Amino acid sequence: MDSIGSLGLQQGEGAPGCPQEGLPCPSNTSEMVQECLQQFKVTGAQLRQIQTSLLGSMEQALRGQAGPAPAVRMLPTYVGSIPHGTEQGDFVVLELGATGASLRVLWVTLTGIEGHKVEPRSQEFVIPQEVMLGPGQQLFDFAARCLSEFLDVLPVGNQGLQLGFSFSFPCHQTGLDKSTLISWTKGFKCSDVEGQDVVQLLRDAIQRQGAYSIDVVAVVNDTVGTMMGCEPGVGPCEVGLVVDTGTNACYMEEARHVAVLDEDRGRVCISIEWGSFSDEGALGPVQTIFDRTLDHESLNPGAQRFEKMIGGLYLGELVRLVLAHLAQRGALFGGHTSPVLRSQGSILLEHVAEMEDPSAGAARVHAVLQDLGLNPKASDAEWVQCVCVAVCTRAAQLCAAALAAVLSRLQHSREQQALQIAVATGGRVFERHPRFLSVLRETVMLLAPDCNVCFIPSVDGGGRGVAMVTAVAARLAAHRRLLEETLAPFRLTREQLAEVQAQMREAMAKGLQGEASSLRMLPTYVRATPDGSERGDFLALDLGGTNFRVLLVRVATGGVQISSQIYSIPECVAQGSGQQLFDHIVDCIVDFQQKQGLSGQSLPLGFTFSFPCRQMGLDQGILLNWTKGFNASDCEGQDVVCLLREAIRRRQAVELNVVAIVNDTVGTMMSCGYEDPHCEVGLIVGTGTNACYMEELRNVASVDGDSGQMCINTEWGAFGDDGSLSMLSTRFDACVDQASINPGKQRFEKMISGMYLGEIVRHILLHLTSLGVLFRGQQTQRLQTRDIFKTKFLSEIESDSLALRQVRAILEDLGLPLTSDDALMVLEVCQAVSKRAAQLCGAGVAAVVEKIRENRGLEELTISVGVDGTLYKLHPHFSSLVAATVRELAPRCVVTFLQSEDGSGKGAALVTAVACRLAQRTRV
Ligand code: 0WK
Ligand code: BGC
Ligand code: BGC
Repeated sequence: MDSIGSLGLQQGEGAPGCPQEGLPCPSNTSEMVQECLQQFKVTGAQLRQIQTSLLGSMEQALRGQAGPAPAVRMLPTYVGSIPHGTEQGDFVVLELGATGASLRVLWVTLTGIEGHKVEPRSQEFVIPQEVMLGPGQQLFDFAARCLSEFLDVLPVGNQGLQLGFSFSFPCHQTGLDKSTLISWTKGFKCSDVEGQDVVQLLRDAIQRQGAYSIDVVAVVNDTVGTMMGCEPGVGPCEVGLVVDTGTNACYMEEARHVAVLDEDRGRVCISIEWGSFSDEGALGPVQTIFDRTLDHESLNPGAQRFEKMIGGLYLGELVRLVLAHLAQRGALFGGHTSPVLRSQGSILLEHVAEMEDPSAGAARVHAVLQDLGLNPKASDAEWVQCVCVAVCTRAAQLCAAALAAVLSRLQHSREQQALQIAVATGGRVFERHPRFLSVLRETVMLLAPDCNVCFIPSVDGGGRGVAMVTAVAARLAAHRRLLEETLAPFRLTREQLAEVQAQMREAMAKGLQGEASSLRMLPTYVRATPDGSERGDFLALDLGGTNFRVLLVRVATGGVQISSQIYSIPECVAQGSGQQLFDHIVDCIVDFQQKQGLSGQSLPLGFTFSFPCRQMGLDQGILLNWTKGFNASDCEGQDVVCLLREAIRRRQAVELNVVAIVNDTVGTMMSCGYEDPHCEVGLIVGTGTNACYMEELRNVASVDGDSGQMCINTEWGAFGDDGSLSMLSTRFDACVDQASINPGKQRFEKMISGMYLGEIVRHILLHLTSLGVLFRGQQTQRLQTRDIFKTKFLSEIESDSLALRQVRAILEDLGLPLTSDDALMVLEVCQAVSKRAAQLCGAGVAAVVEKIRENRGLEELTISVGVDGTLYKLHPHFSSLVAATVRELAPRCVVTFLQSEDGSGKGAALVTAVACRLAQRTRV
């Protein structure tokens, strides 16, 4: 494409009177003017190079790669969704920077009804030069005063107002209402603002003004306001293009392509800030001496080079520099310059627009030049018009090259060759320049032939768009407040946790003394942890966790070998008759023995029975009550060892010697104690939760003897069943408890363990959906289904890597229509629920280890805790949160958490081995 000709514009088309090449004119004038005009001619190749280079910079910036700073910034705007059109409410919009030395305040009413529009009220305020170049505080105070002046005439009374701040300068945004100014552009150069959060500066100024309670809920770049203001019926517009005093564009990019964002789905609006495009290779060849002079004399030399060739603040200046140049060389105005021609910024956008307008005719141009104090000859007026056309045509072509780069980027990111796109345009260059849009459109068609672009002029300079974003921000802010209110009871303070610890200590002491307490502190008749001398083959059963396991445990010199088999306990068996349950257990044992070739052998058996049992001996345990979804009849109050032996008897031909019944906490402590003699506490955080520890016998009122120790099963799952936890219990805990098969029971467990956390989260999500905070308020059948939100989802959702992706995948599997904001909120709900669980568990462990330390009158206690349970093992943060809480609440205890590898079956076998060894010794 060379010279205007190749734009299909016929010679002389554009502005009448622009001399045709080769027309007889006073040679030097015409040559001199032509030589100037020639400089503003941009070839097709040059435009394509600008397009390619700008696209390259855009993609480099999106990748966030190190290396030479990309020529364009590609700033995420935190505007993710195109307005639904349902946004409604009254919003104040403050526009600063879009239109140069003026700011505008608008009152925008969004009806939320398609096609029903209320005309915004607005007022423009001229910003004095000294305010644009003075201290930042002065500028923001000026803005706050204009706000008040505008509101003074409106019947706002003292209602709280929500404001959207359209701030048209390059900013690093870290949220819809948090934005740091990178650098001023367009004639602004206030001090103490660059690097500051401009929302805070405005809030402070409004505070100082103190006239109205205005909440600044969103800051928006003018391109975004322009794009968002696009009439829903027409759009959606996915590109916002502004050419006013400055120029810039924004567009909707796939979030996964924006490296700085941890987002993989949906789109996010990116403000390109193409004004700073300055790739010498692409821009150098089209830059004229006039551009360099303008840049050199500007407020920000070297910066915004691209903008200075397109923006309305500069077009007049470029024309002035060319006219002054031609006048100085005698080619125009008889070689006379004038104060206007000599003074910077004296030819404004309006002047150029008027003179450039083909319908203006030489007379009008003549009049404009006279108003500028010039005394033009007829030919001067024509030449001046040609200069205006040349400067503006180039501006439109360069803008088109930039827009074509954006279209190419959209083709790439959407893997679409043919692109149908609506571009919202805003700014006075579009409004005032008759030909700017047509040249832009024609050039785009040449540079991006596969794109069908529809240009939509923004109706009110983007004010409505800013109000839309503000409405979205207000909605999100309101949702965030509701989310915080909902989750606040889950955010436990150190004082509250210390109170739980103290309450638990008190309940432990009472339980040990046999006084009324929600902690039953059950003696287990395990008096010692293994000493490594145990030997032999043992059968072990492990009932009460996620899986029922039968194990063969061989304890030999070289260590412990285990072979085991997992069997399921169907819900109908767990909640059927006790006889059926124990017959099922024996069936599994027989099946295991057959598989292990143990049939007919009567090996000593250790029975891990993970439910509260009052034991009178190692092989006697009265089931106090079922927990964790078990509810087999005729078992509570029974000795479960007897129930097992009866089932064995019912199954003739099976010989089993049940030696010990242990709780899974005890099995876990023993199993870990086999490796680490410091292990004197057992902790389970799985389907249920509980802890045991080695207590001084002298403190155990229900067991004779004052010396030595005995392992106590605290059954802390029931902590708070006496109401002592009510201050922490939330409405969601109450929902879960009431829906459980043992309402009022196991309150501590129901705040901590795997069987319940998913349900707590589900109830919170239902609540937030009912408030309209989540899933657009749409309650779905799926989410109303009990146990549909598995606790394992929390572990998956909170995994550090891919967090939001996991959330989305899981929630979509649940058939929940979610937005990216929803995903973030669900993640926060999960984090709050699991953190509370871990902290409460940590408070419990702190109570136990402090008890042991005080038992032994130690300044400092070093101890290990054997742990098992799916939640503790699989949740990415649970274990570290427990450890952190213990360090906080029991600073004089050095606690090591040992994850049990072989489960408590091994521990049951070791308890059996110890029992057999002790029995052996008494027999000899
Ligand atoms: C594995 C132990 C078992 C215990 C279970 C608890 O071997 O005794 O009951 O951990 O974790 P859950 O399976 O309930 O997650
Ligand atoms: C600013 C942009 C703004 C553009 C149009 C440029 O100077 O850097 O943020 O969008 O002007 O107003
Ligand atoms: C039971 C405890 C068991 C814990 C962990 C609780 O429901 O009452 O006996 O240790 O779950 O499995």
